[in-house]
Amino acid sequence: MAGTHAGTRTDTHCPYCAFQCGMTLVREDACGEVRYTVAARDFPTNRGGLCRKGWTAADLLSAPDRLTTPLMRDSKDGPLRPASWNEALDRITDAIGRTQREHGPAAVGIFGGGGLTNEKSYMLGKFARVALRTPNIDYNGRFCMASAAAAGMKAFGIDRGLPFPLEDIGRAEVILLVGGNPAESLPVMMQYFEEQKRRGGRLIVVDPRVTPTAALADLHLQITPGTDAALGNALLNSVIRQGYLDLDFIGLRTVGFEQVRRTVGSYWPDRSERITGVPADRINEAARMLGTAGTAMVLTARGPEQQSSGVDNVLSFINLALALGKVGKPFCGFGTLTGQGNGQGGREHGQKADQLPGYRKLDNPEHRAHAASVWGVEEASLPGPGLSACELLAALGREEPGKPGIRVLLVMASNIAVSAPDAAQVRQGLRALDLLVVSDMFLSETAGMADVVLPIAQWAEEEGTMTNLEGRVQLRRRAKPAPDGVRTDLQVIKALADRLGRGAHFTDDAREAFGELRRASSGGLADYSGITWERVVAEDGVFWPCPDDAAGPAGTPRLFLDRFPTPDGRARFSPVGHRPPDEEPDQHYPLYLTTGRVLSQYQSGAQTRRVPALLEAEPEAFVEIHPGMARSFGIRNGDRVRLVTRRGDAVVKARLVTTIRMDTLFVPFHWGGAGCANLLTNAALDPVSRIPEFKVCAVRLERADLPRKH
Ligand SMILES: Nc1nc2c(c(=O)[nH]1)N[C@H]1C(S)=C(S)[C@@H](COP(=O)(O)OP(=O)(O)OC[C@H]3O[C@@H](n4cnc5c(=O)[nH]c(N)nc54)[C@H](O)[C@@H]3O)O[C@H]1N2
Ligand SMILES: Nc1nc2c(c(=O)[nH]1)N[C@H]1C(S)=C(S)[C@@H](COP(=O)(O)OP(=O)(O)OC[C@H]3O[C@@H](n4cnc5c(=O)[nH]c(N)nc54)[C@H](O)[C@@H]3O)O[C@H]1N2
Ligand code: SF4
Ligand SMILES: [Mo]
Repeated sequence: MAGTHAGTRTDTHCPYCAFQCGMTLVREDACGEVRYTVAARDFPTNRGGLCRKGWTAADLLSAPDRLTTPLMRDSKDGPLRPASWNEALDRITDAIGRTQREHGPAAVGIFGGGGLTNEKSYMLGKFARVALRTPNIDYNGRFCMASAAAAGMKAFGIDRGLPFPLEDIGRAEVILLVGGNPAESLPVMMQYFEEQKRRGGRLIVVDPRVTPTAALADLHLQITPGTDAALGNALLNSVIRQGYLDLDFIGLRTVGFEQVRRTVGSYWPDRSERITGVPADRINEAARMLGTAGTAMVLTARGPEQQSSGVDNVLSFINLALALGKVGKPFCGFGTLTGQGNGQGGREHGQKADQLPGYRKLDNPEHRAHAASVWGVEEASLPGPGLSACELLAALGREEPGKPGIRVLLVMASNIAVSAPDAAQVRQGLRALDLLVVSDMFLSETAGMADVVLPIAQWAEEEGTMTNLEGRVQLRRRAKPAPDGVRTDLQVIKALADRLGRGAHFTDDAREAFGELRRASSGGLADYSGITWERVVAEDGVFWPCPDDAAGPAGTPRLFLDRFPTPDGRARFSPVGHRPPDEEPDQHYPLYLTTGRVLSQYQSGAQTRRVPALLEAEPEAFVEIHPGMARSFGIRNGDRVRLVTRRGDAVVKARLVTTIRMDTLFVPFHWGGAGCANLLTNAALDPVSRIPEFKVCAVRLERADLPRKH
């Protein structure tokens, strides 16, 4: 593949999480062999730091089982065999053509990912609407950012994970962090919390586990899973009773407080203690710390968000931040910790079922007209909003009256067979498809089920922009050529569009795609029109919104200082109540199960399980059990145990820890096979964000050496 060499050292960014640490890839030529290693790079966010995953990221480039040729399966039960690109692409477009003729355009679906660059997610969304004309495209951000995004849009009129730069964190007097474990999920971020501590600041962490993050906290609220809105309301109740409301801020910059005041009136600490398991005096103490602070931040992550009441949970904490008057001021604010590499940019430019680039909406006629004019198509030709991720997965191969179902699915940058909730159901859906196409650099569990697998270039072999968790647009550079036989996602999209007769609307050049994205996002909430790759490099990233006008050269590091982007410029309070999770422990499934992450593995593990040092650090799935609970089952550390939920069973290794609640088990979701956490999880959805309830379900614990109970 054509590709220029940028010398022996290339400044780029880590392939994994939303911190998008700056790093330098170094090419070494020794004895005729080329090797790449990672070196530190002084970038303003990570300041030279990297976590274990970043340091070992170059191993991905030399993984022995890298895909370098398309693979195809001639029959559903047949094996995957190597194929040419022409054969593979023809097979895909033949199936798309046939399916769309027989079942309509909506029978073809796309599942994207928050790891895709801005250019790719933009082109993938456009490909769905312009080349396939299907409404059915969604992505794994629905598993991830959807609740915080919906709550942010509702309260502030915009969704940018952190509406302030990272550096502000070090200067906040008090931080309330709800259901986030950055010590493992965003390790390099800890330097900001450490700085905050050094300056005399205090940290409150809400988590059912004493995570490495909670261990650093001044106050830990060890919440019962699934009760976050009750805790948010209880904190506000206590703030009101202790007289810490910022009535000036509430009066000048918000609407809707009175209704919230009435709602939280019934969440007095004793009652809330019964719901949340957090002692009333700790609730009052947390409220006092926040209420007496000059500056404070409230941050949420997947703990409260990945629940069937995820949006309400987030809103309850936004209400708290607003009532304290700690939003839109220096070293204050509400934020959510975005997770995936491009979790921020990936949710702005049209991969979402209801969305057009720049956070425009498919059901808004003006927004449609803008996108259609940039794309050079008729507005009427654009489909409407489609199915959200879990609903799309539920429609795979399934026809119901009035619902045609999805018969062909293209997956780009997600390993849903491992990472989607109720994974056994999802796998059944994938098997029932007429055609499953997966583009990936490795044979992930999902790719292993595909009819056609397309081998693609990875991070250091292509270029494109990524938007980090602060809304800072950064450039990922090409450091090496891709292996022979491999194409970029943009080339795949373009080649498919060519075959579908829509190629004239597409480019496989990332820089051109970014130019088009700038125009498409212009005037939208996430306005990139003033951002150029040159500026991104020269300024170490540019914060959106950044309209293309002479007035604002700098982008916008801090939002909300003067107004909120709502019609009247004010933030909105939203009254919310506690709703129990979809499933609560009962006689048959007596414990809570929650899921999440460990430091050394990333997501479905498709990448990090291929890095020897990371696999060695965390080789297999395990469950955290409190020793008190384990004893009553006769389970010792290291024993194999069976976890049983209404969806299915998983067999994992017991890890006895005193850091977890007695009534709760925790399983990381980074593995396929028998230890796959998502064989257990509940696909119950939040009514607004459609996020699945990864963080709470009811589970039974058994020794794996004893027969399964029924
Ligand atoms: N090492 C590593 N880093 C990652 C990732 C990875 O896979 N591995 N993934 C990236 C991505 S995409 C994301 S989204 C982020 C996620 O980053 P985080 O949100 O920090 O990670 P999680 O482990 O999913 O969940 C955070 C915490 O929520 C707690 N929790 C569980 N149930 C509840 C509950 O009911 N209420 C509350 N308040 N807390 C609860 C869990 O105990 C856990 O400690 O990490 C990113 N970074
Ligand atoms: N039980 C449980 N399940 C969860 C969660 C949880 O907390 N608990 N968290 C959820 C969350 S927050 C998330 S974000 C999801 C993540 O889960 P997934 O969506 O499965 O994310 P990854 O494992 O990162 O999958 C990315 C896949 O695409 C490939 N890939 C990487 N980059 C590219 C690229 O540029 N192009 C292409 N074509 N392929 C690429 C990788 O090799 C990998 O196979 O999991 C969700 N699942
Ligand atoms: S914190 Fe995230 S971006 Fe930084 S090195 Fe670790 S995985 Fe990479
Ligand atoms: Mo995520």
